[in-house]
Formats: sequence, structure tokens, C-alpha cells
Amino acid sequence: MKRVAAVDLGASSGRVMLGEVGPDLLNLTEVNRFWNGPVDLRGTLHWDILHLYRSMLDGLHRAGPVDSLAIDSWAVDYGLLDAGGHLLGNPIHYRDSRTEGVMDRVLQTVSAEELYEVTGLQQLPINTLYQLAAETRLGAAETLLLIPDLLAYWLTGQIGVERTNASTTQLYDVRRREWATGLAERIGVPARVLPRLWEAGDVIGQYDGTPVIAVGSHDTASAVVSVPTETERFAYISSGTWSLVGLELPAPVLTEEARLANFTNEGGVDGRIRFLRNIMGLWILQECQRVWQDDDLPRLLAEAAAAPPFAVLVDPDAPEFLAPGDMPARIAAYSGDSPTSKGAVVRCVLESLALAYRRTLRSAQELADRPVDVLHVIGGGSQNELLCQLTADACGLPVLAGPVEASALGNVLVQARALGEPLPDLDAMRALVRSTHRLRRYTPQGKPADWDAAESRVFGSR
Ligand code: ADP
Ligand code: LRH
Repeated sequence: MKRVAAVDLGASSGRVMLGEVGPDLLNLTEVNRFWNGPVDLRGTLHWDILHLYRSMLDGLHRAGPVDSLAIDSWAVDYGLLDAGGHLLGNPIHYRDSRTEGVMDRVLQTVSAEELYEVTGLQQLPINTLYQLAAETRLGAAETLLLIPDLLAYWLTGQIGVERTNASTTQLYDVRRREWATGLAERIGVPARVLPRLWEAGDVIGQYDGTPVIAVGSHDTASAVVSVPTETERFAYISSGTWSLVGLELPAPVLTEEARLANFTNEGGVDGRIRFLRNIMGLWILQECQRVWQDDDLPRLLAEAAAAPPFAVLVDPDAPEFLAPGDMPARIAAYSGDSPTSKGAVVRCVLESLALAYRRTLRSAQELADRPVDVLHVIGGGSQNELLCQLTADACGLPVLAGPVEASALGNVLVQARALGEPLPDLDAMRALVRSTHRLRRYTPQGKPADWDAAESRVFGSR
């Protein structure tokens, strides 16, 4: 049996989990959980990186002796080190407004077509490329590290960026599987700051005598490892602060149609491609709860379940929902139609998400020419029964919900393999998740025509 610690940092909370893996055994125990989110410092949104580091250390110490440890986190954000290995300022949050208008500026130097051809990434203002184009500290920078790599560097002194997370930067060549240094230089990012790449399974170094292992350090890459699928004909929604909606493919889809539909080709563990779109996700609900100062999610969801269907709908991916703020007011401004109660606002958010999932999954299947029979919902949002049922209804597919701690499980499984546990491939890892975790099944209900009408209302006809 292997005993490992998984540090999993989501955009809304971080946790250290203790994983035990053996034949027919996959146990996960939460050691600690801590707050994460944007911190506004005189108008700039930061991550509290030292709080995360200290909370991680606290969890690792509480976990006791383990065979190894590994870190995964949200993507795209980074710290810069100077020549002495010191952090140049606190990492800035991807929702900070410094990237406003930057995409248009960059596209005057590199066309959207070329960017897609090389990197295969969806255009989002949060991409590392656009953040770096707005960065003021590059002159003094020697090394760029993504968040899990920065924390691993502090633990081990070793420098490198893990490949699945590198693939989210829009500075990574998806076909040549190396940094797109020429492209980086053209937008003012010196190639010297892009360090060597780690593979999932590499030993990065040691912390206190414990091996620190590289896993799919992008949380979504780790989450997709643990999708408990039995068939190749599956789609997934990794449901948390964001909803990552798409397919797993053997190779990127870099067609003009995929680019125009804003699909991304991110790197998965074992060379897979995560062909997906970012949907704004439960972030909108989190912000509603913050503004209302109401953390009673079960009650809010019960009120949403009782609220009238299809009353108010929005496109959750509209740019006005990206930055922190008063989401109920923004929903009212967007739709010109104020939901009349908290339950109605929550219903609007969940139905709008389900509608976006439906459009995204339909496009994914068409663009990749890959029909699917089942939709796996994983992550914290898989506990939201109303959203799971609306998703099944909107997509016309059976939904299998769980596991909840998908990223931590993927992190644990890849560590166990690196330590010699007989989990040769993703199929074996997924079979172990399936045999050790109970999933909840949702069957499509209601009238598909209602969703057709809702889609026309928000997005016009197809
Ligand atoms: P992230 O990794 O982005 O921080 P998580 O995967 O932890 O996100 O998911 C967080 C989300 O899960 C919350 O925003 C919340 O909406 C949802 N969630 C958490 N617990 C529950 C629950 N008991 N019932 C329904 N939804 C839940
Ligand atoms: C989810 C996630 C997602 C990224 C976003 C920045 O936590 O990693 O895959 O696009 O955060």
C-alpha cells in the first residue's frame, strides 16, 4: 500500500488530502482545508500565496509520514523569480483588470489564427500570455513558475514547470510539445524565463526526506484522470469555480471551426488532450453568496428548485461575469429582468449554466466528430443535485455524478503509479475510482423543446 499527500488548490479552497492506494483500495482523507480567493490590495487582485504555502505546510505536517507528496492547482497564474531565486512580488489573480484590452493589443503582433495554430488554446483574457503582456516585472525576472511549481520550488529548491499546466499558458506549442519560445519573444516574454518541463510522474526533489512528485499539476488535468468512465464515448464537466466542459482526445483539434467556437486543447496526463471550453461555472453563485453573505447553500438550492423554471436566463460566459462583484445586479442588468428572490437568482444561474453546457457539448461532439453516450460530472459541483438534473435535462444525456474530490484523486493516483503501484494506464486508474466510489445517476427528464426555446431566447437560433 502507498500513503501519499495530495495538495489540491482550487480557486475557492485549498486542501491537503491523505491518499492510501493499494489493490482494490483508494482512500482519501481530508487533513485540512483552507480559504482561497482574490485579495484586493489597493485595486489589484492578488492570491495570498504565503497563506497557501503556510496552510500547505500545516497540512503536510499534520498528515504525518508519507511515501511522497504532490501539488496541483488552478492554471494560468504564476510567480516570477529574480536571478537569486527570490519572488518578484506577490502573484496576481487572473481576474485582475490589468488584462483589459491586452488581447486586442497582442493580436496586432500575432494573429489569432497563428496563436491557435501553435498553441491550440481558447482565447481568454486570463491566459498567462495576456497576463505577461501586461506584466511590469519581466525585466528583472529570470524564471517563470506556475503556482504548483512555485510551491514545489519553495519545498525542494528545484526549478521546472509541469507540462499539463504549461499547456494552459498559451506559450506552449501543442504539437511540438515544447515552449513556443519564438511566439513568446515576439510578445515580449524572454525565452530565458521559461524553464525546463516536468512530466507527470517525475520526482522533482525532496522535502524533509519525502519525494516531491510532479503530477498533472493543472487541477483540471488531475480531475480528468479520475473520471470513472467505462467507455471511450464519454464527456466530462469538471465542476467547481469554473465548469470545464469537453472531451478527452488522443490529438488536438486545430481546425478553423474549433478556433471560432473557442475550444481549447489543453494537455492531459499520459499525452491526452483535454478538448474543452471554460464555462464561467459556480463562480457566479459563489459571488452571489458573498454579496448576500449567505453560506446556507442547501437552503438556497432548495429555494431554486422551487422557483419557476426558465424565468430569467443569461449567457454565463458574458465578460461582465468574470470579475468579482454584485452578480445579482449584473444578472438583472444583463437580462433586463430582475429575478424576484434569491431562489430565482440561483435558478437563473443554474439553468444558464446547463444551457451553456448543452451548447458546448453539442459543439464538442461535432468539432471532434466524437459522439458521446454519457456525461460525467466531477468536482465540488457534482454535489449540486439540481444542477446535475438540469444538466441531464439540457444535454439529453445520462449524467453520472462524482467523485467530488476529483483533482485530489487524480493527484494521488499518479503519485501511486510513480511509486510503483500497478496502475499502468488511465483505464486502470479509472477502474479503481469506479470500484471504490459510489456515483449518482441522473436521467434526462422534461421536454427537450423547453431547452430549445430557452437556447433561442439567450443565443438566438442555431
Ligand atoms: P474549486 O476547486 O474551483 O475551488 P470545488 O471543486 O471545490 O471548486 O467546488 C466548489 C463548489 O462546489 C462550490 O462553489 C459549491 O457551489 C459546490 N459545492 C460544495 N459543496 C456543495 C454541496 N454540499 N452541495 C452542493 N454544491 C456544493
Ligand atoms: C480550474 C482551472 C481551469 C482554468 C482556471 C484558471 O480550477 O484550473 O482549468 O482555466 O482554473
